[in-house]
Amino acid sequence: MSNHLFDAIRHSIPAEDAVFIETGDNSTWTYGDMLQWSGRIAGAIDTLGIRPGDRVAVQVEKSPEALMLYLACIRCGAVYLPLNTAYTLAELDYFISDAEPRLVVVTPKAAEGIKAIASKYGALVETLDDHGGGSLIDLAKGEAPDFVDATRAADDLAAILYTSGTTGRSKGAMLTHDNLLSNALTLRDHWQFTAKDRLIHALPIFHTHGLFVATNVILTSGASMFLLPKFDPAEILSLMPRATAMMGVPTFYVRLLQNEGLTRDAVKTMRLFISGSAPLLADTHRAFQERTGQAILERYGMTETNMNTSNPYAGDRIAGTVGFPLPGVTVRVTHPETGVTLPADETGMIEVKGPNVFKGYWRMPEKTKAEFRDDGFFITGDLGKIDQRGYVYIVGRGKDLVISGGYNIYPKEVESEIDQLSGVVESAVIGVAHPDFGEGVTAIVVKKAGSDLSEQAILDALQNRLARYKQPKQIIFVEDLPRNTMGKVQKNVLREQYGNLYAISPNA
Ligand code: MCA
Ligand code: AMP
Repeated sequence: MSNHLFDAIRHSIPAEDAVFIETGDNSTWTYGDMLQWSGRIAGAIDTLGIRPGDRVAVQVEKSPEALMLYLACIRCGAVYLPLNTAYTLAELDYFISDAEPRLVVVTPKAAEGIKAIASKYGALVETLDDHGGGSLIDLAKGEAPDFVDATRAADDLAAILYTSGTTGRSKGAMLTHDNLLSNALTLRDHWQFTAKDRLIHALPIFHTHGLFVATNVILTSGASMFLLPKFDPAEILSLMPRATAMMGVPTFYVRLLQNEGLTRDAVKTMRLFISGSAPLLADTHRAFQERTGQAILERYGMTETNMNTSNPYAGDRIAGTVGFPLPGVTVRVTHPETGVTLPADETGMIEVKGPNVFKGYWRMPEKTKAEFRDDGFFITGDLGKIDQRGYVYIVGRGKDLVISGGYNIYPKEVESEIDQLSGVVESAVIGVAHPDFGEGVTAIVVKKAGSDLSEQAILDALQNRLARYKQPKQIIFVEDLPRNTMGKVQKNVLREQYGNLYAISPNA
């Protein structure tokens, strides 16, 4: 009887009274508290009739209790399905219809809206608020703390994370217990995390970065973390003297650099700054090193694969590269059409294989098949090269994707919403260099003759349809979209034409 992921977490606990979480308002959770509360919540989920393999969808604010709910699902064998708090009801309807969760946990204020959706698909609804209260916690209080973990093997599902689809709707990436555990142990060792570390955790916990990379590395090292509800540079700088490491998206580093409090002295207890989820500009890397004396360590991953590559802990952390394949992970660069492996320094499709790579897309066997080669390599959709020394560079995307502040937006989804509006002939959504978010979602729209549709009217129409971060930062009206001889919209022409829209400053 064993629970593949949670057994490893148990074995990493340094002592029951060791600190696991400190919150911004100074409350502390020990590892003993973690065991007790994840156990009670697992008991509550079990009492509700949720069985191993059932999905539990969760859209709640970040809190220690929200992390306990994740661990409770792992312990009782449920498949954890976290959802971005920015998703609208229209977006949630799709996720719930596709994943068919037995239980949906939401904030009390969202409960009414969700109940209408959940009842269509026969799901139960419980609540969790951002102060550790709610109906799920009330149920958990009545449960014993010493829950007996469900048996889960390495290949059993631990989580489904939805990742935006290049065509049509999002796909659910199925992640197994061993996908998560193997990657956490590899990263722990590679980045030399120990029980002495204290991580600044200001990322959201509904994506791979904040949920798995940050949390599972801390749990498997027996370390502790400052769990902060959101990224606030002033708060982070005030906590830094008591911390040893931080993980963030490039926007974190851009914003920290705008703060005069970021100095060599401010970071003197910090041994590691990690960046990922989006390209870190070489300028940001350089400016950070000049200001603090520390080289940001950039790594590369995906929802489907967890982490694939990392710059070295000891050794050159080169700006503009994502480092070497992690131990146990194989990375190759292939010709996008033929699939033939390319020599060093040639640009092609990045493909990866290893225990980190997901099991497939939820209920989409054809899409799964299409994204794997016959020899088991996963086709990432990222274009890159590997140099003579083995450093991996991401040089572009073979997929039509915008990454804004570390969140992925598939243009197709935004275009479909805009194209449905009366007065619109067609639209093209592109990512344009943005000083804060890296890329800004930008819509180029062709109106019907005589239509008086305004930018504001389009934004208003998108308000309840798309999460805020997917909504265009600017909408530009044009007569026609540029097309090639095949009739395909030339987004590269648009990207070039509007490249200076958000006027990047030299140090951004
Ligand atoms: C907030 N807004 C955004 C974004 N975030 N718009 C575009 N892109 C965004 N990322 C909107 C807000 O709704 C608001 O709209 C306005 O922009 C300004 O909000 P602000 O207060 O500046 O935002 P914030 O709350 O400070 O958030 C910015 C952020 C946040 C800290 C960069 O987006 C964030 O934490 N991003 C991390 C995402 C992440 O964890 N990604 C990992 C995915 P208005 O004012 O108009 O209402 S996992 C992954 O990618 C792979 C696996 C990997 O390799 O890690
Ligand atoms: P997601 O679908 O949210 O998992 O995002 C994964 C995508 O983010 C990858 O396929 C890359 O395009 C991008 N990404 C992640 N880390 C990096 C990085 N360090 N540099 C450039 N792109 C990155």
